Amino acid sequence: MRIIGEKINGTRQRVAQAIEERDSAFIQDLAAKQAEAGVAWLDVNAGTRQDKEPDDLIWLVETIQSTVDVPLCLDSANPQALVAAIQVVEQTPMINSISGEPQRLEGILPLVAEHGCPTIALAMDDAGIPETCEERMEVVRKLMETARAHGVPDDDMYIDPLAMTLATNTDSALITLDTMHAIRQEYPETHLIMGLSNISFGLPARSYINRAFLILALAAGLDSAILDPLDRELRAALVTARLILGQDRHCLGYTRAYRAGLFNGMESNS
Ligand code: THG
Repeated sequence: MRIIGEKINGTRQRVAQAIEERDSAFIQDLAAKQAEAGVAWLDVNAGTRQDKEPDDLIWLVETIQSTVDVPLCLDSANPQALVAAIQVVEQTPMINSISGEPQRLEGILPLVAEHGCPTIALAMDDAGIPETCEERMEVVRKLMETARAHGVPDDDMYIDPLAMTLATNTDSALITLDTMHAIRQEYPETHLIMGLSNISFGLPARSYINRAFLILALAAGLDSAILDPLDRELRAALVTARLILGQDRHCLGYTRAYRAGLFNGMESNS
């Protein structure tokens, strides 16, 4: 299971402020804490200041790289910002993301192929996020066909079936899980990823929703996720679900996490 730390995201108000004020210490602290939690990549999203995005993203990349040596996941819909950031990364980054939108697909894929970047492909296109599993699969098929034509190995593709909030559609998680099953069938060599916290936008007690959904998604074949690595109960749920799903040989991950104190204070003995 590969975890991508979600916390350096300019759509979060406190992070937006740090970017605006060029507050390196705040960003570096978020980077260090997530690195310590053992993430495989740090998501880096400069947020919504369109014209400033390339500069903001470069500043974030340089600021983070000066404290931690975890590879970065460059999170932008803007090919120009991604191209700019790729020039300054010290380690091969994950690209977050391409989609069926032609300008994102054709603008980024050649770069991905050239640099051998692991790449997230969203199951959406110009028409937006499809409502049904079958329509999302049509987008995925087109994406995979194009990626293969550019010589990108299936193993570098991280397909994101997209998790939208349950607050606006209570079938949202079911559609995502169905799409995951379909991707697993048709493209067994690709990875399955999602932005976990999306599922609970606008609802109270979000971390419970995130936890339940993570467990169901793991059972559907999720092998990587953008999530809050500082949520200890979420990590405990993850370690436990992997044990139950036969993904933890000799229970090593579980027992190590237990010994490291991950479950401290969580057991009820009454
Ligand atoms: N797929 C892909 N990339 C993505 C997403 C996705 N990148 C962005 C997003 N979705 C995943 N990242 C986040 C980051 C933060 C939150 C949700 C998704 C979030 N934060 C809370 C907030 O801002 O209120 C709480 C954060 C806090 O303050 O700790 O919800 O789907 N490929």
